[in-house]
Amino acid sequence: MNAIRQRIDTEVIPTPGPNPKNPLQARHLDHRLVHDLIARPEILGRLRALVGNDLVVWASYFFTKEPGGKEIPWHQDANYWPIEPPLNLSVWMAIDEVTTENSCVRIIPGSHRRVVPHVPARDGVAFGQEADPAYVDEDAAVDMVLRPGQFFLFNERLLHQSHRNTSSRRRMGLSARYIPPFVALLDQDAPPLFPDHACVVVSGDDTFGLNRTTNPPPRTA
Ligand SMILES: O=C(O)CCC(=O)C(=O)O
Repeated sequence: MNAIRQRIDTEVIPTPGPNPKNPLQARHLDHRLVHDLIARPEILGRLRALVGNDLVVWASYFFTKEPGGKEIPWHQDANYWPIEPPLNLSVWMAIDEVTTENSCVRIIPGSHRRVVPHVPARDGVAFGQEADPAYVDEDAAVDMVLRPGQFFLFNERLLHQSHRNTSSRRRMGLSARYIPPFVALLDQDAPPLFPDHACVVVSGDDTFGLNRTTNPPPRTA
């Protein structure tokens, strides 16, 4: 992971990606290194066990928090996403060493069992909407402390958040979003996606053809 992190820092993040407005987004589409990270057999095997052989990646993001980086409030991803039906599995993989001090992701086990209303977020946090605090049991939160390369899986409804980064160390994680091919993206050209966005099949086949797809980047990239 040290070698991979170095390449991410020198070859990936400093160069423009498929969304010219955000070099942290969707780099699995233009860098084989990132594609191969999100298509690791350790990840795909677990995802296949949960939802079957056919898996399409529709998004990825380097969640990078420099020292002082903002709190990400409690939320369920499905609240923000244009996918139908709302069924998604996410992977969050540590690129840096991720501890409570540099703002690891925190989750509430079991919170995926109900849809939680979202309300306008407090000032100073990273998102515009957050889960209604009346539905968040902070005492049940679990810190996802991870060594570089370790990852956890969660679905579109799991409540999760991360505190402000109060340490002097960066915290970088790579999240990737996987759907079975019967899940449709409602607008692939609009935020949170971008013009000419495409999905990549990482396991099995796209037997439905509902979304625009592309090939993985070549092995030299
Ligand atoms: O990286 C974080 O702190 C939050 C990540 C997140 O919200 C996600 O991966 O859905």
